[in-house]
Amino acid sequence: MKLLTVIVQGDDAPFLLESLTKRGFRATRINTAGGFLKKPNATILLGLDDEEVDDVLAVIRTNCQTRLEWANLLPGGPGLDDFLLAQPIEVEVGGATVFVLDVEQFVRL
Ligand code: 2BA
Repeated sequence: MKLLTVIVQGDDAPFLLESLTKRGFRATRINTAGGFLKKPNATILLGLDDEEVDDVLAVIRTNCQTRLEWANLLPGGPGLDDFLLAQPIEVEVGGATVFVLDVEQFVRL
């Protein structure tokens, strides 16, 4: 058995969850935020049989888009000069970041 930890953009999460649950997969959504952009995103946990992993990855690919976002890199100081020196950079935010973990034991009580 595997545990998929899937980080997706907030806008994609409702469509992804609907597609997954329609296909009979069980999922848990946690509202999270990216450490770099600090924008809301969603972390979705799925417990799966090994042979289901590829099907779920295909559903994720269909529902999650790559987007370009602007991030302001601040020099680090607190002053107005530091604010004015902020460098906007463009970053590509992935369709999804997926960690696939082996599950030692799964129990439903
Ligand atoms: P954020 O941390 O907000 O990162 C958003 C995007 O900013 C990243 O997209 C990447 O393109 C860029 N980025 C992140 N850290 C950077 C850095 N130190 N320097 C330059 N650019 C940077 P993705 O890689 O697609 O990541 C999307 C979100 O997935 C991340 O949001 C974070 O919440 C999560 N994530 C990605 N990799 C992770 C990892 N190794 N561990 C935990 N969470 C991860």
